[in-house]
Amino acid sequence: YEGQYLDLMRRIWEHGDERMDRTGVGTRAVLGAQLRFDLADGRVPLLTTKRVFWKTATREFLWFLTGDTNIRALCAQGVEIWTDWPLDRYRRETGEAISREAFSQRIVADEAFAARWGDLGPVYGKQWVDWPVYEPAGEEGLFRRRPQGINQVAQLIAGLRSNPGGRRHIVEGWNVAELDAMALPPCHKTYQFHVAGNRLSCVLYQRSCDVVLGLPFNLWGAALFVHMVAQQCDLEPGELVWMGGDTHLYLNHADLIAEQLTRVPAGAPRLTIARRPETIFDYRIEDFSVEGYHPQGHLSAPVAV
Ligand code: THF
Repeated sequence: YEGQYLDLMRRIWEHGDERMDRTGVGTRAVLGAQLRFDLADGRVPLLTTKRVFWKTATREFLWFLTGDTNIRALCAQGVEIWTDWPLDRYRRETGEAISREAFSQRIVADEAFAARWGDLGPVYGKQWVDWPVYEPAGEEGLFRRRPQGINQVAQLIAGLRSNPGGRRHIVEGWNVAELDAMALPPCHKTYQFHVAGNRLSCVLYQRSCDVVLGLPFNLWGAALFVHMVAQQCDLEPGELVWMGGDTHLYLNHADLIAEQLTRVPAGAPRLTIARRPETIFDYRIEDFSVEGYHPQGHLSAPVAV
C-alpha cells in the first residue's frame, strides 16, 4: 500500500533527471507514474511513515467545494498551506518585509485587505463549482458571462446517479482560458470517476507533483473525494488510481527523503464519516475521523513557491 509511495520516492531520487524548475530550487523528476489504492472498508492512502495533517488537507478540500478561492477562510482555520503565494506577491508588489504570521493575521482581521491580497484567482474551487459559461448577448456578436457557471461537482453526482456506466464522469480544473489569472495552474487537474458493480473508483491525473509535500495531501484529498461521492451515490468506495505527469522531488528535501526512506509503514488507517449530509456540499470537518492512525514523527520541509 504505502510501499508504492516509498518506491516511487526512491526511484525518483535514484534515477530521476535533475533539472532546474520554475521555482529555481531544482528537482529530480520522472515523467509518468502510477499508484493504486484499494479504498474498501474505509481504507485511505494516509502515510504512516510521517505524520500527515489530514484535517488540514480535509479543510482544504471542503474549501474547494465551497467555490472559494480566497485564502481568508483557510487562514481563519489555521490552515497556512496556500499563504505563501499571496504573501510572495504582496512582498513583491509592496516591498514590505511582512512576516508570514503577520500577513496571515491581517488577512483574517481585515476583509478589504483579504479581498485585495488573499485571492488566488480562479483556481480549483472556482472551476469545480462555477466553471464560467458565456452566452450570446444582444445582436453584435457579444457574449456575456452567465451569473452562475457550471457546477461540475453537482453534475458529477447527478451523472453518477442517473448513468453510473458513463465514461464522462469528470471534474476538470484545467480551464485553458483562465490559466493566466490563477496564482498557480491546477496540479491535480482531472478526476475521472468510474462505476463497476456497486464500486466507485477514480483516476486522478496530476500534471505536476511535489512528492514530498503535495502528494500526501493530494492522495488524501482524492480518497476523501471518492468516499464522499460514494456515500452520496449509495456506492461502495472502490479503487483510487493516481497518475502523475512531471513527478518530482525538490533538491532541498534531501534530508527528509533520506530519513523517510529508512522508515517502515505500519498500520492501516481507516476513515469514518459520521453522518450522511444532504448533499456533497454539506460536509463539515467534524464529520470525519480516522481510526488506527499511529504515524511516525512529522518531517518538515520547505515549500517551493
Ligand atoms: N507547490 C509546491 N511546491 N508543493 C506543493 O505541494 C504544492 N501544492 C499546493 C500548491 N502548490 C504547491 C499547495 N499545497 C504544504 C502542503 C500542501 C500544499 C502546500 C504546502 C505543506 O507545507 N505541508 C507541510 C505542512 C503542513 C501544515 O503545516 O499543516 C507538511 O509537512 O505536510 C500541492 O497541492
